[in-house]
Order: sequence, then C-alpha cells, then structure tokens
Amino acid sequence: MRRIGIDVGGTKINIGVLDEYNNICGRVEAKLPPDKSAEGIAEFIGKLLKTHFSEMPISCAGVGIPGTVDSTGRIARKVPNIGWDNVNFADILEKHIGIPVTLIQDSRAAAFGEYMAGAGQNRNVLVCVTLGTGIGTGIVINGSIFDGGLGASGEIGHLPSGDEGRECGCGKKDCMECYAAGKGIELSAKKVFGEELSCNEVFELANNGDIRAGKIIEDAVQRLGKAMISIINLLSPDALLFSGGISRQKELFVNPLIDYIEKHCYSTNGELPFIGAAKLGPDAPMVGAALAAKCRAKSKGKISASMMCADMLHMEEDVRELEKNDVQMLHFDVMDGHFVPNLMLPAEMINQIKKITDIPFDIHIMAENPEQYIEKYNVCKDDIISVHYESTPHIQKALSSIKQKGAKAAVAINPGTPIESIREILDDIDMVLVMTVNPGFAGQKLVPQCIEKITRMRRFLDGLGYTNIEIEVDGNCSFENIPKMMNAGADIFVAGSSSVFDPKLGIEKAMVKLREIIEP
Ligand code: S6P
Ligand code: MG
Repeated sequence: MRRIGIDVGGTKINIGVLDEYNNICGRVEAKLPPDKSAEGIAEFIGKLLKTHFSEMPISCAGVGIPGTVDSTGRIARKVPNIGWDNVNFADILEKHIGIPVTLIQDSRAAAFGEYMAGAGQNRNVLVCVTLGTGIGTGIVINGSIFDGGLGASGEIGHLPSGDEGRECGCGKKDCMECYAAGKGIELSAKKVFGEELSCNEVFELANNGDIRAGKIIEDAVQRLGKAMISIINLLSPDALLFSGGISRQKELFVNPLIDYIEKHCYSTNGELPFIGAAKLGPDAPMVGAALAAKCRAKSKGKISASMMCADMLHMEEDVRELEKNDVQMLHFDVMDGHFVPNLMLPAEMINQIKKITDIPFDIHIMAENPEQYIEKYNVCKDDIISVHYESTPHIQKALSSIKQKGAKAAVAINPGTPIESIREILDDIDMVLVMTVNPGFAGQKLVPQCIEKITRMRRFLDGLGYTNIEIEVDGNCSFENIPKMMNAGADIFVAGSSSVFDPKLGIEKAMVKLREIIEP
C-alpha cells in the first residue's frame, strides 16, 4: 500500500505518492486554485488525485499545512497565507478523497521527512530549520515530532531580534523573521538602498561584490546564528539541518552560518551536532507529511494486565477487580528458564483461571520449543498467543498451529531484533508484540530506543498494507511511558508493576489513571 503526501503551500500544491520503501513513485505539482477556501482546495486535490493516481491503491494521506495545526492532526488552527481559521480540513478532505487524512504543520513535516528519509536518518534529536520568506522549525525527538506542551514549539522566527519596530505577520514587532529570513532581508534592503529589492536580488548583488548587500546578509546570518546556538544549547540535538529557498545560498549564507555556530557554540569535548543542508529539498514537507500520516483511525488503547505481577495468593480477587475495572485482556507470561532466565506461570494455572473469567487471554510464550506449549492452553477465538521470533527456527509453523487451535496469533520480538525480521510472516499474525524491555522479569526499566522502534513498526506495517495488525508493547508500561508508546502507534499495553499492579495505588485507582491516558 502506498501513502500520499500533499504539501499545501502559499501559492502551489506539491503532491507525491510514496511506495512501501519510501520512494516517490508518482508526483504532480499544481498552482493553488482561485477558490482557496478549505472546500475549494479539498475539491481541487480530489480532482488531482482522480486524474493522476486513480490506478494506485493509496492507504492514507498526510497534508503539510503552512500554519498551525492542532495536536490531533485534524484542525488547521491558523493559516494566514490562505486565510483559514480553525478549519477541520482533515474531515473536509476525507470526504473528497475517501482515505484517512492527517494534517501536519509544513516545517514539522519537513523535519520528519528529513529524519525518516533524508539527511537526518539515524539521528536521535533533529532540528530542521526552513529558511524561506519566514523561518519555520521542526523538532523530532526519538522518532516523534515534538509539538511542545502548548503546541507551538519551534517558532524561533518570532524571537525578538531588533529594535527598529519592524511589523511582523504575527502581530508583534521586531521578530527575527523581520531581520533574518527572506522577508527581513527585503526590509533591510529597502532601508539601505531606499528601493524595493527581492531577496534573490540582494543575494545577486552580494555575489557581485556589493558591500552593502553583503552586510545585510552578514547581519541576517549573525542573528540566525545566535538563535541556532540557543537551540543547540537548549536541546543538544545531534543534527541541525537547513532547508527552504535561502538554504540553497551556500557560499553567502549557509557556510558562514555554520562557521558562526561552530565558533560560538558551547560544546562538551568539542562535540557539535552535524550541521548541514537538508537532503530532500523542496520535497521535504511532502515526504514528511506522507510519512507522518496515520493510516488507520486512532483507536482507544487497550490494557492487558500482566498476571505474573498479580497477587499469587489472591489471584481470583485480582481477576474480579480487573473485571470490575473493565480491563480488556489478561496477559500470562510463560517462561522456561532457558529462553529467559526465569520460570513462570504453568499451563494448569492459566487454564484454571480461564474457567473463572471471560476476559480474553493474552498468552506470551518466552520458551524454547514454543510449539510444545501452544498445545496446552484452552483458548478460544478472542484469545491471543504470542511466540518469540527468536525462540524457534519454525516460527511460521508455530503461528499456524496457534490459528489451528482457534486463537489469534502474534509474534513477539526482543528489543534487539530488527523489525524487518517479521516481513515473511505478516500474513500469519493478528498482532505483533514489541518488547520494550529484555524479557524475563517484571520491574525493569524501558529500553529507550524501543519508542522509536514502535513508530517504525507502525510505518512498516502500514506501508505494506497491514493496517489491521495491532501492536502490543510489553515492559515498563508506566503512566509516563504509555503516552509516548501510544503516540508512537502502540495499541495494547501490558500493564504490570509499573501501573496496574503498582502496590501504592491498587488496581482500581491505577485503572482510573490508565483510562484517562488511553481514552482521551
Ligand atoms: C517480561 C514479561 C512482561 C512483564 C511485564 C511487567 O518478560 O514479558 O509481561 O510481566 O512487563 O510489567 P512491568 O510494569 O513490571 O515492566
Ligand atoms: Mg509478557
């Protein structure tokens, strides 16, 4: 299945279709229609898709918006260039194109595109600054786009930067955009030369040795350099990228900017982030929007209570308490002392509990020869059994024997197992269990890179058309970690000592707290 990226700019729309390997396999660019209302643009996009891509199966669309977008990715809050105010463009566009739509602010989309498919690949914390008429910034932290607590992260174009009283589009005066971006360079040129010059003309003059034009650009570089240093000192990113029209001015702008930053920036042991040009050029917002698109309707999260953390002496009481609090699944860990260095939960016990409750079972086998365990459980169609990819050379066979028993089948992968390992068994599974700790024990700390792995797993599944396969996460699903896991795309959370069975809270209070998180 393919996904589509739609970058709505101030004057044109750039559309591209990405295949499952994130290559652009179809594209079209068009001027914005005269009717720039949300309905007008949605209708126009609908027609473009029909004309150019009707033969391609497309699973979802991401739309880059030149303005603020709400945290749900549905509402365009403020888009001054095309005059939108609080428009639910996702709803409107879905009516015209019939696939799920996610909105994302264009500079954040550009950052995400670079992080996933451009110069920011294999980085942890990426800042991508788009230098155009204004200045837009996107921040990606461990695979997630960082919106900030109030949703306005990255607005560094609006740092106070001068005292001439230059009016900014945001309603305030003397923002950095009014001095350091395209718009600012033009305002400075007017002041110095006494006539209107475009930003490109100023660069041309400077290129031909005009000292006054050179000084205007130098001033812009220094102002921007200071802001970049604040970002680096605050966030300590491992990559800082520049994109947008002005970023093409290597000699006069980007290189001096990098020199300025390297000269003045604080660093530990001389270590600085990678600083350089973005790789995707003008396609970055389109690619990023496609990659950030959510290909499936956001469902409520589900809790699977980890019964190895329950009170072994009062198991039935805990089951009743979990029923009362509407927990969706009971998670049973099976450990053999070989595949993992611990012994846990015999089949007899699991089958006994099955007799006293209707809550679906979620049996997680961490054992060598998992095939011999599958046999033992009394399961039905709502139950699910997971086997570890690493535990058997015959994973496909194990999965199909689960199906034969009439239960749902899942593959579990350890933190160190690559996502792509499960490529050949996607038709055999209903769920994938992403371990977020190394299996064997409750009460461990999250392996931090697993959050980003969840994001990549969701993209991997959606990209291949397996939008129906759910992701379960197991290990340190705490009240702090679940929102991050959920945001990354996890559906089911194995809740053990970090949440449901936190003895300080008790099951009821823990479930109230969990429901607030998973049912926003
Ligand atoms: C670990 C096992 C898990 C734990 C669960 C405990 O090998 O597969 O299911 O029971 O992760 O949760 P917590 O909150 O103690 O990490
Ligand atoms: Mg488990």
